[in-house]
Amino acid sequence: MRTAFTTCPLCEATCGLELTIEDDRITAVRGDRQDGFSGGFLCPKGASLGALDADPDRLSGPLARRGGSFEPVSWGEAFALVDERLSAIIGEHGRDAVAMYLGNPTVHSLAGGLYAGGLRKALGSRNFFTAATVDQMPKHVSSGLLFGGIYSIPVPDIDRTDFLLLLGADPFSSNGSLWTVPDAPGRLKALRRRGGAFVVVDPRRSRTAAAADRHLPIVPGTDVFLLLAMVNELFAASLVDLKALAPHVTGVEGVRELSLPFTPEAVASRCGIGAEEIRALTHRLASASRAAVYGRIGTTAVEFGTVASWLVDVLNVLTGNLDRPGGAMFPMPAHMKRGTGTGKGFTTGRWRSRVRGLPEVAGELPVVTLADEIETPGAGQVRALVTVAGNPALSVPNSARLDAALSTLDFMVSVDPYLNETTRHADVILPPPPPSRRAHYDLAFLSFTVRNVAKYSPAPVPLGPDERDEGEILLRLTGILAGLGADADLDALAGLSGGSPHTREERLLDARLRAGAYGLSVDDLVARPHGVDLGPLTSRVPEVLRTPSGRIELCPEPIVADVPRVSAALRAPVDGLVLVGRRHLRSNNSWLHNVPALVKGKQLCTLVVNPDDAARLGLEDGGLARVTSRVGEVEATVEVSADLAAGVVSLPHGWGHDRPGTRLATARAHPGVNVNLLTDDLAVDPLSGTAVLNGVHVRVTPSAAQ
Ligand SMILES: Nc1nc2c(c(=O)[nH]1)N[C@H]1C(S)=C(S)[C@@H](COP(=O)(O)OP(=O)(O)OC[C@H]3O[C@@H](n4cnc5c(=O)[nH]c(N)nc54)[C@H](O)[C@@H]3O)O[C@H]1N2
Ligand SMILES: Nc1nc2c(c(=O)[nH]1)N[C@H]1C(S)=C(S)[C@@H](COP(=O)(O)OP(=O)(O)OC[C@H]3O[C@@H](n4cnc5c(=O)[nH]c(N)nc54)[C@H](O)[C@@H]3O)O[C@H]1N2
Ligand code: SF4
Ligand SMILES: [Mo]
Repeated sequence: MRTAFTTCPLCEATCGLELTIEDDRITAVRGDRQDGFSGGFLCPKGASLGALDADPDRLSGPLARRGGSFEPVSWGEAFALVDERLSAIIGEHGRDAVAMYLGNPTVHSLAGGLYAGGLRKALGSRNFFTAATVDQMPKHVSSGLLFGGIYSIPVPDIDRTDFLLLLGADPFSSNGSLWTVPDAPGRLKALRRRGGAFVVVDPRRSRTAAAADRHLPIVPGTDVFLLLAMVNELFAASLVDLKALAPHVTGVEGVRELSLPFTPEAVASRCGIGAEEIRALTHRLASASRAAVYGRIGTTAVEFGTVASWLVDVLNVLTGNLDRPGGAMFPMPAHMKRGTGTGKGFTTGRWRSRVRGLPEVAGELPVVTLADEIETPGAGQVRALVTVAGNPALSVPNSARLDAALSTLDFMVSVDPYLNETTRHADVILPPPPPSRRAHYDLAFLSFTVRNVAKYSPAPVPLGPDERDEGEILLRLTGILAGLGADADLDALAGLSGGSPHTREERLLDARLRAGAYGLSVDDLVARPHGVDLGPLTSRVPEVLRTPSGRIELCPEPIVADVPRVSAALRAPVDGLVLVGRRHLRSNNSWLHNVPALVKGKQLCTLVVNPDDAARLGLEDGGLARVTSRVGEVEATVEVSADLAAGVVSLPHGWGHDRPGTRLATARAHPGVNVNLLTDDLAVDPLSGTAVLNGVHVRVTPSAAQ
């Protein structure tokens, strides 16, 4: 029996874990109290890491489809098969015939962080997709336009702020996103204890809203109007004060002009928030000595995701809260270099999708159009797919259509530990080892921390003889796609030469750390298993900027060009019910539903309906409702709750585990329904290509099946 310290890879909070290990199995999980950043915090997901690690349905070796069923094959056979089939398809139809989809856990692994870029390059296909276009891409676009870098995303300096405005985020349930903030609930409570306040804008009285000083229930999809009205009021009441930021900002006057039509009175009824309330909120924000505005999935995966994401930071700039302690600040991760203050800036549309002509954004195409590219014949038709850590058959809008399209592919290979709704369509499945066998440094989420911290954890348990590290799997795929075959030299593929006692991933990380802002090394981090504290966030403007002007470009042309669409929507009549999503502390997108401890008890996948709507529609708590949209219908269990605003219904995503041919015994017994049978693949935020997952028009009736 021994103890190992690591970082939880299950969400963005990067909590330190103390694992008890017996015979190479995790027998207990505790929050690591010596981890200064997470302070011993642990949520139900982290607590279940041992069960997840030992899940009997987790694939222990590669599978290949033979006839109608999957058979175990050796790693050598599996890679040879992938090489043979992908090379043949590329040879015959060209590189665009192979698409790739990288899912969410790609950004939660060191291997994904180090090798996904090379994999994309080796693929060389325009048909490259990730979960970003069902998630945060609007924030990347707004940051690219404002600051010049898509990863230059400011985070609320929660521990030093006096006032926070949170829109479309429920960190009590999600534990924070694009905001690495372990124990967000504890930190938000501490903010109130020291006399500060936070306000939550959400159509649902979420757990975070319930703990807030004020909850403003908003009509889904209308944050853009609220935020524009707040900007309008800042100018109208002469509250604009850029403070130290003033010399570094251009475009303030342009923003004022754009906001002119959006008075609080003009937007109030559309948002469901009174004009006086909007004014009071704006004055509260402007008068706080240190404040920050933050928006998440309820402001990104919506009709005006990019404009709303931009407005969040416009408010931070106009109130002088960007880049100052207690405001919205740019972390300085240890694996990154400081900037020079200027750069090439950011553009989109370098190529377009073949079928719908949707623009490329940050090197990828919107995943809502993957099914179009598979279904539509012609030169460049997608015939093969590589998925890594993704479950698009559940996570992408109009997923019935995508699910059907996946079954028509000539070849599909998935890097995934499960035979699930997506990988059941694969010809070859390559499973990475369980979390206990992986080293961890959070390349993605250490970039969004509320303190500058660094932490590396070697794998707590060595790989078994039949296991392959995810890094090796991704490098082998890279070699195959690059035309070097299944046995290419892995060090060479990783760009390394010479011997070293360190693993490949450690050597790559070491190079980044040494070149990084603090000149650290992997050995420095190995010596400090509870992490290294690099201090509170510090101001980074102008060094962090990568715009051609060397300034914050507050009024970018693509945003200006999208505002007429916003104006038109403000005038458009609205009626009927709209659907939004939500998250639960015991769930994680589509893939923790096979852990018994997380799915036991009260059903998590319910359609939440306001009592007035329930009475009007004839729905009963615990009964079944039929929910219909333009693209499909589902039957879901009703949960009547006054927590949800009237006119809104809420159904979480990641469920619908009743598909045939999967190997997920527990999830199958708690299937829930797939909300993405309702969401619409034609509805996108045009600037980012991001799907509209919140604010979907639906009809709800009692189910005839009752
Ligand atoms: N309607 C609606 N749809 C949504 C959302 C919503 O709010 N509403 N949210 C969207 C968001 S924010 C996201 S991020 C997406 C997520 O969508 P996806 O990224 O497509 O899917 P996940 O559900 O995260 O599934 C992750 C997959 O990775 C596998 N996996 C787990 N760990 C590892 C690992 O270490 N390595 C590898 N190779 N595989 C692993 C799992 O078995 C699973 O198959 O869903 C989106 N879809
Ligand atoms: N426990 C758990 N944690 C997770 C995940 C998980 O599945 N489970 N997923 C992870 C992932 S991939 C992500 S991207 C993050 C997401 O992190 P968050 O963005 O914090 O996600 P949610 O908890 O879904 O909170 C979104 C809130 O937006 C509200 N909302 C919906 N539509 C609108 C709208 O139009 N306007 C406004 N103002 N609000 C709206 C919803 O009611 C909900 O309360 O969470 C991550 N953490
Ligand atoms: S909050 Fe996130 S990182 Fe922390 S224990 Fe839970 S799942 Fe893991
Ligand atoms: Mo996400």
